[in-house]
Amino acid sequence: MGLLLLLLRILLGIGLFKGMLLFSLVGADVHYYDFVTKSMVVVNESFPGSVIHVRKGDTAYIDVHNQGPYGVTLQWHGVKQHRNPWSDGPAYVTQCQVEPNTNFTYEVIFISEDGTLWWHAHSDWTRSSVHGAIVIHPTEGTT
Ligand SMILES: [Cu+2]
Repeated sequence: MGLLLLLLRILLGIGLFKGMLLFSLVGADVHYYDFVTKSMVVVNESFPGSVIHVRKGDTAYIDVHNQGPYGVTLQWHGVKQHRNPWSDGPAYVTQCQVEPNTNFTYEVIFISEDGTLWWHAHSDWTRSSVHGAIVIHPTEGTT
């Protein structure tokens, strides 16, 4: 090792490395990956889906046109839905699924909520890609 260092210092000292292209062998690996894409169910061609803006006390009507290949329901997470369970979303608990190529209009009443909540699919695995935010602003004139 000492001899190699000495030789390197001599070569550098007399300028033999100037202008030379040096190749070195290092322990590098070559990696191959397969990236496979596939489609997923989203809302309004967006992931996450559309943001719903309302004020506390408002009522929103959300018309769901299911153009996907699976039945779906939507749940308005954290919205209490007093006396309005048919718009709460759990599939086969409070409603049947919105089947492909059909629609259903949800009536979502924001009586007591404020802040940011979210909506999501409440049927099988569609919740992984069908979701979005609900921004509930204070009642007009309040903070
Ligand atoms: Cu939920």
